[in-house]
Amino acid sequence: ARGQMAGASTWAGIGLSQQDFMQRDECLIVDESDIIVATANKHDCHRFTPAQPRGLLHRAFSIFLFSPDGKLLLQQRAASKVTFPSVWTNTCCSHPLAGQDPNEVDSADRIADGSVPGIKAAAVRKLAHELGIPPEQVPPASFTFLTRLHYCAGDVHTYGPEAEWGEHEIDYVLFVRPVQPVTLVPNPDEVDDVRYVDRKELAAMMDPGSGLRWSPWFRILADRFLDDWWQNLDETLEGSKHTDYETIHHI
Ligand code: DMA
Ligand code: MN
Repeated sequence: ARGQMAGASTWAGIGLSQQDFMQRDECLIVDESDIIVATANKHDCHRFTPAQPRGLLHRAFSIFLFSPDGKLLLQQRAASKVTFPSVWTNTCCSHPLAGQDPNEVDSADRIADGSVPGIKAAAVRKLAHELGIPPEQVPPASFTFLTRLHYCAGDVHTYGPEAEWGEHEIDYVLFVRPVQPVTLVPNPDEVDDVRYVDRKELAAMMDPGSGLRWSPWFRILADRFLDDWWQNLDETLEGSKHTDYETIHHI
């Protein structure tokens, strides 16, 4: 019923195509230490060419949103996404952008103290855009920043071995567990499906026998980190146990 009530204003930026976002979104180019060195649009960052076989390394974030009883919200990316269409992945991913209000460009000292207000502002913006979650249900202070992952992956499933699109990112992992169940109004331009899962249900979905496909960044995080983080969710969210915002995990 909520979906039927959703008006055009539910998702900020509705009406813009994936191509529009490719030109308009100005991502933050970083070096391997996550120092910002330039900006470039989403198209140029994600384009893999012989001259630029790994795209442009840029800053990104991955949100893991949990229900009050500790289930993880997954999304299946829309078939119309340019990069990694139709794969299952964590709740929401995107990039902090230049030129946003509130500011999404975190300085080195805001990363060193773990506060990353820019990443959190971008997270609030994209949870509204992709999933229709009202910003007041996921305030910046409700997010826990855990660590950073540096990875590169061409979208070979969609585009073949010479894939001309892919990801090369330093990905900030954010956990959030709102106290009340969130309002969900998935944006069909971004999301084909959503599902809350417990750990057993996720393991069954990730079993090769399920036939489901997964994003490369979610696979890395699920294989290496997620069990530890999820097992002790209270402590993880509280921030003391697993938070390691000094390390950049280079995969
Ligand atoms: C990019 O996600 C970020 C990661 C961590 C893969 P995305 O392709 O969903 O970004 P956007 O929604 O801005 O297209
Ligand atoms: Mn990216």
